[in-house]
Amino acid sequence: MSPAGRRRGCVSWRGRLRLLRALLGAALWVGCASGCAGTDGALGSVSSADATPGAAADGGALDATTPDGGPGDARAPDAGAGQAGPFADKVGSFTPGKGAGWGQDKMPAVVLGGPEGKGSTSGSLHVVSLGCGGSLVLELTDTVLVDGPGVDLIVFENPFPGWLELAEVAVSQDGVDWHTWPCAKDDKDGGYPGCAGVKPVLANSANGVDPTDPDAAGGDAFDLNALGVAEARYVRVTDLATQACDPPSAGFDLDAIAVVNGKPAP
Ligand SMILES: [Ca+2]
Ligand SMILES: [Ca+2]
Repeated sequence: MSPAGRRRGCVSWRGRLRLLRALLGAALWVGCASGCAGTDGALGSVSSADATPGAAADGGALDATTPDGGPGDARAPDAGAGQAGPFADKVGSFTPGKGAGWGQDKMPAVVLGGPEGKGSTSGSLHVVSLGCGGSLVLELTDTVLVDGPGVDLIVFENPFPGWLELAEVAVSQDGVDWHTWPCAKDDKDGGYPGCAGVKPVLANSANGVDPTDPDAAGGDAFDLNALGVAEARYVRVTDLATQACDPPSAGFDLDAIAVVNGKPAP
């Protein structure tokens, strides 16, 4: 928005969005759009998409479809996208498997930031379904994994009693050379050691449970020491097709990862 536009009485496009959200004023936006057209055409065309419910270009306060706008962005942060901290910062790649679909409209933000667990008896819907055999690579850009005492990484799915969709987890320092924790996907009596998707997720953004505390957060814990890996910047989760591949939520449902032992990225 140009200063000239402001002098003519039009607020900035971000200001318009704030007004829009504060007042639920779709009508207000239409009025401003027509009044401001010509002073701010490009931005107006972006913003006008916001006037269509469900087709928001930039999401808004509760939307998680796109990352935050960075420093100075007036929008409320979405699900951790871009925030510094011990969670995934980027999706490196996503190869959906058969029966995937759930959560893809909220990618990548839905798998960035912390977990949104629903406790010991129910599964979160704040996930993306990998589909049978699907695979997703997460990248850590600010806090990378290191092999510290005990558990270094927690992977959060949405299991609940009687329903597990297991995945194997691998890490890499360069995104090329991978090291995989063997997942004993048939070892029910042993509790499926080495697999993700076993333990319910207790931590969420509202309950104050520390998502980096392996004793409190829930989720499945991994120790780099078991792989002989000192550091890792990438985490890959691959569904093992342990349930039927019915769309749209087949396969492992990834909520988040958390770095337990980390250090600032080099
Ligand atoms: Ca360790
Ligand atoms: Ca699941």
